[in-house]
Amino acid sequence: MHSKRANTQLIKTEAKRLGFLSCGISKAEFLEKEAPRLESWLNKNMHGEMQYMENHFDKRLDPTKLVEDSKSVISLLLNYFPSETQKDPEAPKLSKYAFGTDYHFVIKDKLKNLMAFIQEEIGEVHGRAFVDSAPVLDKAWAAKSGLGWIGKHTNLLSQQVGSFYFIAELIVDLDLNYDTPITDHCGSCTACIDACPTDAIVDPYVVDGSKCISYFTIELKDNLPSTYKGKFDNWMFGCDVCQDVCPWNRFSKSHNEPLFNPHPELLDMTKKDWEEITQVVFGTIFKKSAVKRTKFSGLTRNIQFLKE
Ligand code: B12
Ligand code: SF4
Ligand code: SF4
Repeated sequence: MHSKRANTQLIKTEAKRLGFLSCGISKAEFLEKEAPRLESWLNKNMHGEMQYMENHFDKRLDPTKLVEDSKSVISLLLNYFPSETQKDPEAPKLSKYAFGTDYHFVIKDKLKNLMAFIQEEIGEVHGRAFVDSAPVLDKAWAAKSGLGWIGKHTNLLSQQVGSFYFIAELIVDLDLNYDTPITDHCGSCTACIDACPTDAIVDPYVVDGSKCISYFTIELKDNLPSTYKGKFDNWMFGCDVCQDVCPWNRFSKSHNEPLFNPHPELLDMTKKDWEEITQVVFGTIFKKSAVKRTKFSGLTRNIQFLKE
């Protein structure tokens, strides 16, 4: 039987070995500060048609309601910042996070390994692994655990590693040593708010999801609203503008996860190639990619919208 401190150290060291950028831990408890903010966001319909955001309100705010007997939330960051970007400056743009294999698969595997390690090294620990899709406020937990602060663009960021990473967590019934939040370093900067092509950052620290290019190009199933014509800044899947302009991302270092490397032809595709993309090419370059989420029809809808 190791001490709580030793267990905490073992987990953090293994997380690093598995390739996570960093690991921070919080007590599993009700997120008091987030509750009224989430409620107001939903009441103002800032989730648009993302109906899944309305589900499991109580569980989303309290991991002990999501995972029985849970004691700790172990937050993990995985870098996706690529070393190269699309070559044709005129090509419709693809968000950096979607270049390679769907992060859900990549992270799930790493989380499984970390959970197996905990069970081997520490003993009978129960818990569940989460990445993105579950009713968990990923950013709030990572911030509570000191991995960064939530910026005015509402992404988690830090002075050391910026914001181009995914967040995942293990929620476990093991007592551990807890980390503390770090200071917000946004200061008087408003670069992200000023640069957002659709004015989706409606207040500092508040994104109206229903106005975000990422929502339109990935989540919206209907036709794209004609009022937004010409406002997408050439993004065909997701949008990186608020992160690209953030001064703290000047220090981003490339990831070293081979599965996040794009298909060799993807970055070479020209504007014309994208406009003429076929179902076969789509299937090849986006095999196992998160872009599959919009399907061929969604991506071509987006490309068409940028063209007209
Ligand atoms: C729904 C969702 C979206 C929606 C809504 C965006 C949003 N900001 O929530 C859409 C589709 C638009 C979206 C877009 C993107 N997303 Co997204 N998304 C999610 C998801 C599934 C849930 C987020 C959530 O709970 N939102 C609910 C609202 C209420 O939360 P919030 O916007 O953070 O709001 C908080 C603040 O407004 C704050 N607040 C409110 N009022 C006030 C007032 C003050 C004074 C303060 C301080 C705070 C404050 O409290 C709210 C509650 O915590 C998470 C995964 C997860 N399970 O957490 C990924 C996630 C947030 N997305 C992620 C990413 C990468 C993106 C994109 C960058 C993708 C892209 N390149 O296109 C963009 C970025 C857009 C942006 N600027 O936020 C990552 C973020 C990683 C990081 N470094 O932070 C996550 C965590 C996925 C993951 N597991 O890695 N996303
Ligand atoms: S992702 Fe793009 S559209 Fe969405 S808030 Fe950031 S800059 Fe605005
Ligand atoms: S661009 Fe400026 S205001 Fe926006 S998150 Fe980065 S530091 Fe904060």
